[in-house]
Amino acid sequence: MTDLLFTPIRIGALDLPSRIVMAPLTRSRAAPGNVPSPLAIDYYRQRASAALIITEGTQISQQGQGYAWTPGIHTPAQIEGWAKVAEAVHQKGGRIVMQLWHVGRISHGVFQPGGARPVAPTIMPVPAKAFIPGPDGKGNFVDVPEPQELSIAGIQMIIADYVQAARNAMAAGLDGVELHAANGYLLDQFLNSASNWRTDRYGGSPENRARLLLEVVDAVAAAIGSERVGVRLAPMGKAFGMDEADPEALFQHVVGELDQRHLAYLHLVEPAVKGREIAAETDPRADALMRDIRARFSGPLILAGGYTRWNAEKALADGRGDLIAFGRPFIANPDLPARLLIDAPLNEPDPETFYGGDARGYTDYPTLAELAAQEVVS
Ligand code: 8OZ
Repeated sequence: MTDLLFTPIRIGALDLPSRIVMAPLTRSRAAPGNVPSPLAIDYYRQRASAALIITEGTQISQQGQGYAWTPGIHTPAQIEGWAKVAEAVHQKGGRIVMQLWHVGRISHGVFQPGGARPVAPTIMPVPAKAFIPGPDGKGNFVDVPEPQELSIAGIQMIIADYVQAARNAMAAGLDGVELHAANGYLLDQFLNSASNWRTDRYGGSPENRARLLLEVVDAVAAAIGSERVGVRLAPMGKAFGMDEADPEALFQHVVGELDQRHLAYLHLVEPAVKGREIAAETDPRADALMRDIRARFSGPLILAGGYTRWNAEKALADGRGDLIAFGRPFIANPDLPARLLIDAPLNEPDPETFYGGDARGYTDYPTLAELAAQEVVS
């Protein structure tokens, strides 16, 4: 039963042939200069049968980087690299939006201009490791240093960086942008009561904690059009010290405000997602919160987090969301929609090759057709 997954839908400026979205996936394989590599062109081209590709998190500025070998969208070479990716996806008939990312406090001096301390809403110890390039060419996990508190001027600069990054993504020919406001990165750090103890207009009440996200949304929408802007949130997420004291009040406000902005979509990480795993037990409030968000947002809703073909179809049938983002299944199955359509077996992803490395575990997962050809030969 994949009837609903294969129903077309319009989201903002884009007509999609199905409900099967490729989730944003950090793969840490950018070339020097944080430019998408030639392999990235192949990787995204191979996955162009997704209804929509959401790129890996792509830093809006050097300050916004927190992981080794993640691509950016703030230099001419990066824009050129992404233009090749977008062209390849479009040639295959696909659509691709760029996830715009600022990690905030989840960073390290090695990435920061002048070796500065990473920026945060509030200075406090950060329960996280940074993934920095090691001498052996592999990534190393090291403690995240104490951050510095963003000034109002620093906040204004970041808003300007989001706008420029969105313009750059459009100049590269992408179809839109997704603002990453989930998983404990900068915009989530401002939203969340555990990481934002500010006493100015960017901290305190839900209204104040949501201010930065909404200012970024408004500035980016004014630059490229709200119908090309999506937002990703992680309600009740616990990544990197996130622990919202009153999720109902926060998301009532945030989602109510987002609903008035006529975005292309809202994208939610399921509350059951714990780090890289799906927790067996979820907070008893999570289901009601997700329903409340669904009811408050009148635009298209994407759900992500450990979905399989069966619970994806069920989530659509139950009206919990309109589209489903698949992450790990898309890593291992470039032709995932074709496989879901005929209920074909899926290749298993190899976690050893998720982050960093070369073509292995990146562009060498076979399609069904390639598997069939291999069988004929052997
Ligand atoms: C895995 C590894 C590095 C970053 C997220 C951008 O969790 C990420 C990420 C995931 O949103």
